[in-house]
Amino acid sequence: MQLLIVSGFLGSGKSTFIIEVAKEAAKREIKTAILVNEIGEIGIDDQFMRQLGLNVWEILGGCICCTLAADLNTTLDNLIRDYKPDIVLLEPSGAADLRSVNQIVSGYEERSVLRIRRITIVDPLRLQMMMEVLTPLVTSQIKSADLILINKADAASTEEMAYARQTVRDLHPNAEVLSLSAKDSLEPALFDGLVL
Ligand SMILES: Nc1nc2c(ncn2[C@@H]2O[C@H](COP(=O)(O)OP(=O)(O)OP(=O)(O)O)[C@@H](O)[C@H]2O)c(=O)[nH]1
Ligand SMILES: [Mg+2]
Repeated sequence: MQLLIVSGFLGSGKSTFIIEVAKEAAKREIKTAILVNEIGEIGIDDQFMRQLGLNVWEILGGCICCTLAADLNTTLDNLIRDYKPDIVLLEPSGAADLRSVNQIVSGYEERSVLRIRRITIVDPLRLQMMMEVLTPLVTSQIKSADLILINKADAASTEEMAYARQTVRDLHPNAEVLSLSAKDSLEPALFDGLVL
């Protein structure tokens, strides 16, 4: 069973990307569960995903990196035991501390229950501004990923894309970095690269 953790700041395109991954998985008849964490009491993204016929579990009303860490374990345990998906797509809230999320799930990897892919989505339209005001959060999200997706390639300028690529490379020289527009349907080759 594979866990894809799709992190990234608020509005970077996590849900958009997850929906496209889930659609491609459905085409290939791969059983997928989506797990969404939102700090608010109402899960807007999950409602939309459900309307698309996707299988969504939600953890609402707090962050899975701190107050709701136990809920993340319980939900994963239940999914693994009862639903048995091939892929779990996890969307932590945009403010989540990814290092804590990684710590929480690392036990599953150690016990060989889950193979984990850590993906961070970067929004090139806002990266420079966020590096100025939210450096620790953005830096930690980039450093904690093994695959970094620079999203919104359709809307970003050449300079914004270049800034994003350079910033990511400086912060995490070994990461795999790809550019894409998550709102377009997912390249099948990218899906192949996601699934270990
Ligand atoms: N131009 C463009 N817009 C995009 C792309 N991907 C996502 N968006 C837009 O960015 C906004 C945020 O996308 P979401 O997928 O909701 O982002 P998110 O990271 O899940 O947001 P939160 O859950 O609120 O943190 C939406 O208006 C999307 O339509 C893209 O590739 N290009
Ligand atoms: Mg979302």
